[in-house]
Amino acid sequence: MSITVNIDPLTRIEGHLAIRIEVESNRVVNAFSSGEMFRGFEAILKGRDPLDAQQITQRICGVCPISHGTASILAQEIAYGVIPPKNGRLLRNLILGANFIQSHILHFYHLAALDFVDIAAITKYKGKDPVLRDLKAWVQSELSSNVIYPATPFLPRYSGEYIQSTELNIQGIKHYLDALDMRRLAHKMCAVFGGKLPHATTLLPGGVTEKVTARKIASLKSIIKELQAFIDNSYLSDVAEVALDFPEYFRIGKGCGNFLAYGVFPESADNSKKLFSSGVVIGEKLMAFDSTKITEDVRHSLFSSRSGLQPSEGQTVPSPHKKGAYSWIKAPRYNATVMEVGPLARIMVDYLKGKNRKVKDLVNGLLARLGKKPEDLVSTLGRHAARAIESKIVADKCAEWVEQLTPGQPVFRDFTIPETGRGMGLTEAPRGALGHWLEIRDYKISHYQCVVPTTWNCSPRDDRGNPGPVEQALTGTPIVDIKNPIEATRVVRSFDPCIACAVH
Ligand code: NFE
Ligand code: MG
Repeated sequence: MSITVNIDPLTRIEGHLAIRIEVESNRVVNAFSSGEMFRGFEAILKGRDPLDAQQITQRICGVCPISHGTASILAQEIAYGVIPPKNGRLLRNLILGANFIQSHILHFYHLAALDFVDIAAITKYKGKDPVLRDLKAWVQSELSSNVIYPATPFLPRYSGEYIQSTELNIQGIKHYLDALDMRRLAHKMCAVFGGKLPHATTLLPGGVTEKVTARKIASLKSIIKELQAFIDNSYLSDVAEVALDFPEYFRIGKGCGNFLAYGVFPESADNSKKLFSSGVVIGEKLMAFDSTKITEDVRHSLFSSRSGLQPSEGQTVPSPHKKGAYSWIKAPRYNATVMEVGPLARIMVDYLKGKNRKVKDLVNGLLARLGKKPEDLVSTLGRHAARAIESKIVADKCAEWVEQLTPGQPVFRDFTIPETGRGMGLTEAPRGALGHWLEIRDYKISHYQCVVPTTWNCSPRDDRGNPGPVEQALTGTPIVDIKNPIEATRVVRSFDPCIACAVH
């Protein structure tokens, strides 16, 4: 007989996610992922000036706003027939690159690491660092108090196996604090040409509105150097340390094994060459991506709209009391197939394509260091490894893009908004493939649909009853103690869910 375990809310992610698992003989045999609220951005956009879209859609999220702004701009650029000049494209890559780095560092250190690093180890700290000493006193008092919900972001937590070495734990805690500074720096990097963060003001169809100056280039260069050093010296090695201590997580949380990437960071004017390429992996076979194969099912989602529509025709009609539905997240599918999106999907596509030398070298280097094979990447730890590797590739590329900027050259090409038009903006957010579909009638937005990374990953069952990627990844996970299902939270957090985005 199975025992039902509810993890609601699942904390240390963005937004409100409820996970229900059915456990039999200490193993998950069935799992359900539910997005717990509806937001309605697609309805809010209808009837608005199309130029509002990149500002309004950035408000879908404070973690990946630049990706939403970018998807919106790409959709509009198709509708307007405009492409940015070289400076505009480079600036957009730098703004988006900074946002990727910020988001990945946030995820590993502030959301996921405390599933592995033992925060209680700080009570054994004997050094003189005043911040760590303060933290020690704080955690000590929280651990000894009877308060059920202490004020720290660290407690309460599930008990379970954490890293054993005090030294490694304290290093992890120190890097947790360092990572706060790195996130601030990455936000600053974003703001140099984005105007401000979290929601950049300078993104516009046709380019950006911020001019390139030698002073701004210099400021960006010094920030990028610091971020590169942190990724090289801390992030990559901390992920490797976790991997060495928890090798079983290269087998746990494998998921559907199918991957989808739209590609991102254009390196040519027509968008044809990108740093990370588009592609589809189904059953280890790499295929070309075809946007017409994307549909969204809603049989088990709280919407009364027609199921299985392509986003260009998609509808979002909330139906809070719908029978048989258990989530506000739709179920996007590619050719009716369940797909995982995110850093692992991007890395898998480029690894299998074999043309991106840096992806191949970094993946092979890390696998050799850990004594793992490429197929082990499809796992909980593989997702963390892919995110860290991607952070390095993006930061190193930012250092190259900033050198290619030309002060005095245009950053923007003008356009006119047509009376009618359509556009599809496909890009990647830190959490995976992101698409916005736009239609204009009478100079106003008449149709807007977003299909978002976490909508793919945390989707409920589709019309055929197939569970979504997170639901599939949970099935088979060992649960040692049903009162402390830490193993399940590790699997879910490896996807870096953002439910605020998923339910948009
Ligand atoms: Ni709200 Fe977002 C997601 C990312 S969406 S964080 O899902 O990355 O684009
Ligand atoms: Mg949508």
